Amino acid sequence: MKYVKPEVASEQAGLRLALTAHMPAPYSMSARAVFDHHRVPYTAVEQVGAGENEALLSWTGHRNAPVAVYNSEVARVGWLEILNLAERLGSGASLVPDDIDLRMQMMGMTSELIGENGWVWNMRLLMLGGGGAERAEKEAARNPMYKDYGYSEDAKAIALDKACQVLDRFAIFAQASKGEYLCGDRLSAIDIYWVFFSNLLKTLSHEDCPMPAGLRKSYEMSGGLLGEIDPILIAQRDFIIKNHFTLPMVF
Ligand SMILES: N[C@@H](CCC(=O)N[C@@H](CS)C(=O)NCC(=O)O)C(=O)O
Repeated sequence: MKYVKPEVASEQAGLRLALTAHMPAPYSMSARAVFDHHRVPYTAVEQVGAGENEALLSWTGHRNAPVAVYNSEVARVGWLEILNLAERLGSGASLVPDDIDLRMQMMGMTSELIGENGWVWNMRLLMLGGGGAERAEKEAARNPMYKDYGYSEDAKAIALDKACQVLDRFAIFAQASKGEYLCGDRLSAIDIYWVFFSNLLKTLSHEDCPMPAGLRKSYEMSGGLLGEIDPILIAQRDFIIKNHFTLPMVF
């Protein structure tokens, strides 16, 4: 994919989407996928994972990714505000269920899975602390992610329990959908998110999703911490990929 620098993108109009470049970063991939689904064109803007990203920060007020900026509107960074922007600007079938119960289920479950302090937030604390306390302390001095995502030894100590609690509920949810669409009988946003975030649970092969060796190791380590997982979680991901995605993933 072609990325432009934030300094250049800030001078442009239309939709600019800052993405953690050249890797299958799940928040960034998810944001791309919802805009792609709705056929909204965008300029991909480079965010450097774990970097200071000064130009992005001074333009948007955010160091990390994704950041979606449409014309002179406010920068959007949360999964729900990005989804709402894609729904508003784009065309095609909505990724939000019409049925109120399904909609509430999708919003609640997505928030638990990928929202602040949810499943992936806790998995990330485990990955950041994977090398032990001493290493984490050293890394934190040069990697802003430790501070930005609330890393501490205390937070890490309870992260696995918190993550498992969400994943257990999510497996029940996936069971109810029989491993197909999670909310009703058509694709919704949570199906898309799970394709990318499930890489932390069971990483796609190098052929389907090439990624830097260090990132693969970190994902595989995180998946290993969760022990036996319900196979429905991966069957569901595979069903969505087969019906809605083209592999290999590109970034
Ligand atoms: N803003 C998002 C969270 C985005 C996020 O966690 N981004 C991470 C994805 S791992 C990121 O940019 N990491 C690289 C970095 O912080 O430099 C939200 O509120 O839901």
